[in-house]
Amino acid sequence: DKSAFIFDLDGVIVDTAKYHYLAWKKLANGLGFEFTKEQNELFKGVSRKRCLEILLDIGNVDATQDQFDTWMVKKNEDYLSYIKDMDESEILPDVVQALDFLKDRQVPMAVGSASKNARPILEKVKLLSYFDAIVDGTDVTKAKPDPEVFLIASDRMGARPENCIVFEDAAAGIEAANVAGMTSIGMGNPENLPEADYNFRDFSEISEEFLKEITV
Ligand code: B16
Ligand code: MG
Repeated sequence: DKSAFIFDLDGVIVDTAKYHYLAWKKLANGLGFEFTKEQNELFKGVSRKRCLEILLDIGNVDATQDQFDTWMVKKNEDYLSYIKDMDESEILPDVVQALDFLKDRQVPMAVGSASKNARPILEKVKLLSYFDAIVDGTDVTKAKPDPEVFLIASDRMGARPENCIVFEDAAAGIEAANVAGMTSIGMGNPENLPEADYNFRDFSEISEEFLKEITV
């Protein structure tokens, strides 16, 4: 039985969190309230629908179903306009080195993301060809912290969950990996991800020795 790696997208491979933030902030400001970077932490790894529910709670806004649907579309249109010109320069530090190292060793790799925009983003940053499977917000019925997204990914790679290693920047994603019985690696501020099996700030802190050691 062989190891397989699963990568979250936003916050692990690319720094799209700042664009999600700008789009939510624009919506909040248009509705007459502020939305801070600290509040945006709660939105990481969380589905678009759930994010809007939390945002409207923050602003104390009651929405009809029609308004809710309109604002979901509006947020995504704004987000897409922000990522329109995204390119390889927005890949996070040393991600490509880690992907190359694993690819050379023929380790199966997948993306496991809550985003419905995962494929176009991977295309823009030219990383699509690294992955044996891409599981995203269009494939799942249950959002992180439910393990569904990672279990579909392990299944598509033909790997057993206990042999999968998940890189995640969101608490909900670490919980999903742990519930799936996978090894969880928290990326970013360790204080935000106390439940992770391992913590690193970014891939520049992860050595080839470490990748070798956790690979069976
Ligand atoms: P979309 P990940 C998540 O992606 C983001 O962290 C989260 O902030 C976003 O709301 C969610 O995707 C849905 O994204 O609106 O593009 O479908 O971190 O799981 O890769
Ligand atoms: Mg993420």
